[in-house]
Amino acid sequence: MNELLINKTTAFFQKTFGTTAEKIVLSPGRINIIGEHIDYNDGYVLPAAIDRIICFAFEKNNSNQSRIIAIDLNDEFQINLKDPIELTDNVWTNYVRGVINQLKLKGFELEGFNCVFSSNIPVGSGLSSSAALECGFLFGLNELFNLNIKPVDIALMGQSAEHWVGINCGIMDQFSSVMGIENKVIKIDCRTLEYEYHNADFIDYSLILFDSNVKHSLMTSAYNERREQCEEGIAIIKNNFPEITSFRDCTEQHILGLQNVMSPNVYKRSLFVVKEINRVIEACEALDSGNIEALGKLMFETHEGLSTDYEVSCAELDMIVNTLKSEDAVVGSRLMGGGFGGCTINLIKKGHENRIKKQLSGLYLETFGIELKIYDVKIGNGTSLYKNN
Ligand code: GAF
Repeated sequence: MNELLINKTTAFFQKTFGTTAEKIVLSPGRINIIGEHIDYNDGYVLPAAIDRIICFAFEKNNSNQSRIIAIDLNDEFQINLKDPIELTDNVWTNYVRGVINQLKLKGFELEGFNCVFSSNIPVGSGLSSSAALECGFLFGLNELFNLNIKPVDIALMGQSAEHWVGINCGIMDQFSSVMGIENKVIKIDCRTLEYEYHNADFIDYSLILFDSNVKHSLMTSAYNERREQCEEGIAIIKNNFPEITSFRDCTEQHILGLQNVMSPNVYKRSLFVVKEINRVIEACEALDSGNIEALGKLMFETHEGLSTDYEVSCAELDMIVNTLKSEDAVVGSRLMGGGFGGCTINLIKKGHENRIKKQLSGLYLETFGIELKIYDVKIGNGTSLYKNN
């Protein structure tokens, strides 16, 4: 699938500019095994890059003017790098502008370039196509102009670009897109940005994403609101327990004791965060000891918490997870990413995938009148130059 995408991108480049691209970059989307809404709460997360990517082709063009083409959208824009960078109504261009803005803020002087890109990461499904766009684009400019930006800084600058566009996200998506390694999940300490890889080849299980094919409009504002509620929560905790500096140092008992001084929402969000941080630690132990059943159980618990305490689920996602809960062959299932639509991540015993896909699709269509989309994913490598470069 990715070879086709690479051929399409490079052929388009050749046809448009009459030259062969100088740099070809592949930048993946991500999954997250567990640790949702935890990155901006200074806890641990367990994501991985996947084998769905954006392919970029770049060349310098010896001018001040740069041209960036989104092949799949049949859309493009030109930008004079000397001009101030501003947000526009054309959303995809803002991620690219955000990256250029970051480079300018950091004092990098770019010359003009041409860039085309094409993707097989579904957009709006919670697979972080925006992080892949930011990080892949920045990675490409880093290579093209020898900027010497380190991988973790590419992730951080990608995150700042996303903030500039309007989502006050954590570091998980950009970090996993840049730092992913095939068949490994990354345990990221989002407070220190220390990280370690854990083997995750899931020999007897398939990683399948069920895409609810809905995107509730609340997403951006609700996401930012959750973050503010958690900030309020940790401020109250610090006031009452000065020795505590972040949620990871709290026990459930700490939060339970603060029920009277927290608003009901802040209380529920805080409780979820403390429990979810502990689940990530347990999930790593389960993974390392090959206890996939235990890992799956934690995933179900995460969904429950996201639905009732964090309130970022929706009827469609709840229906998928609740349906799969009664299936022996599904060891774990939960909504993945920011919520309010997008995908569930599911661990399904090999040999049962087709039956479950068929049954769930039928039931989903019958219940909501919406077609379920399904993606089989493998854990892949982070952003890199294509090997032929
Ligand atoms: C989105 C954000 F971009 C991430 O930083 C993370 O908070 C995630 O939602 C929820 O875990 O993907």
